[in-house]
Amino acid sequence: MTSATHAVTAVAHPNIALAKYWGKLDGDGNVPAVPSLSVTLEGMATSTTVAFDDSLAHDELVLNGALQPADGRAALRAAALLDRVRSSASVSAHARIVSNNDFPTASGLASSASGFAALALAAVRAAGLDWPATRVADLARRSSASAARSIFSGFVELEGGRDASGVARQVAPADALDFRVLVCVTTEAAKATSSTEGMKQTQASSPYYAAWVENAQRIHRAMREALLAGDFVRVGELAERSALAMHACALAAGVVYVRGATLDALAAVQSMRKAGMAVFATIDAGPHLKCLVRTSELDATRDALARIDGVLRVLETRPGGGARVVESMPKERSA
Ligand code: 2P0
Repeated sequence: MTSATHAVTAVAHPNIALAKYWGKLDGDGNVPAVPSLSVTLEGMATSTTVAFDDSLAHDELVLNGALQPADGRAALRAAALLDRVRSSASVSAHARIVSNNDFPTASGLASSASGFAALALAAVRAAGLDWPATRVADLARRSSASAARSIFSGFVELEGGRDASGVARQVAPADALDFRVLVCVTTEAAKATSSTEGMKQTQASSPYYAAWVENAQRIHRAMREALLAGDFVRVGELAERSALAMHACALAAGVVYVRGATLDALAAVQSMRKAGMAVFATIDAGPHLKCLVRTSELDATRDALARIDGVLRVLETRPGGGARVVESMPKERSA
């Protein structure tokens, strides 16, 4: 076996699901229980460098400029992805991973999506594998299901549900719908319940789980149609409905991601809509509200959201690009 010969840096963006998934199928493929449809967002990014190195005794993960390599769950998840890459490539060496987010980590801003998308792409290329995007997305999904969607640009679907194999694909390019996503950051802290745990708890004990699964499939189909018809208002309405259904189902199992500021921001979005504006809310597994807004109503909406107590800052993002390699540095070859 040889060690790989490149340090490869890949960049990926988070995505938000417009039609959300919540819950997984049984089995070890990490396939969602329902299909989802997301938009990949430029304006936030993860940059990850992977270098296989024969001199390492184990994989090393350095997150967000930390002085010490990470241990615990994040390091184990990264090493599991590298193991899959090593078993597909003729690489036995361990790897050093350096990964940086330019936004809060593990707090419901899809850092695991952009993180595992960037890691999957960098690791595959560093191991010398020339896999197509669909195969890189399959690798990313096994670590974090939503990461499969961040491999692609624009509007992206991830298969889920009975008989699905969890394939991700682009449904429409980034310019298919002209809108922005304003992210109301309400904390810089990591969330208390990971998505994986929150989903397990919801599947195990929410009285509404079966209804959620059935409803999510219908929302996904309608979302796809609205998107392909270029109907922003319908996409927005469905996105808000999807998010509220997901949280209602999780709340009933005691899984709470929203905080006071999240609900205050939701109320502000709903009252702007009553006043005639086409603005819509979505909330992921964290306390940050995301607002879908037409470019023409961006400034007024941003001002209104920024005034809410508990909203620390408002980030502006837009539909954007998929994961890509930004740097590939040859290293000396070891036999
Ligand atoms: C989604 N979320 O469709 C849903 C809605 C958050 C809320 O997928 O357990 O990172 O790491 O595979 O995919 C977040 O969970 O979970 C997520 P794991 P994932 O975007």
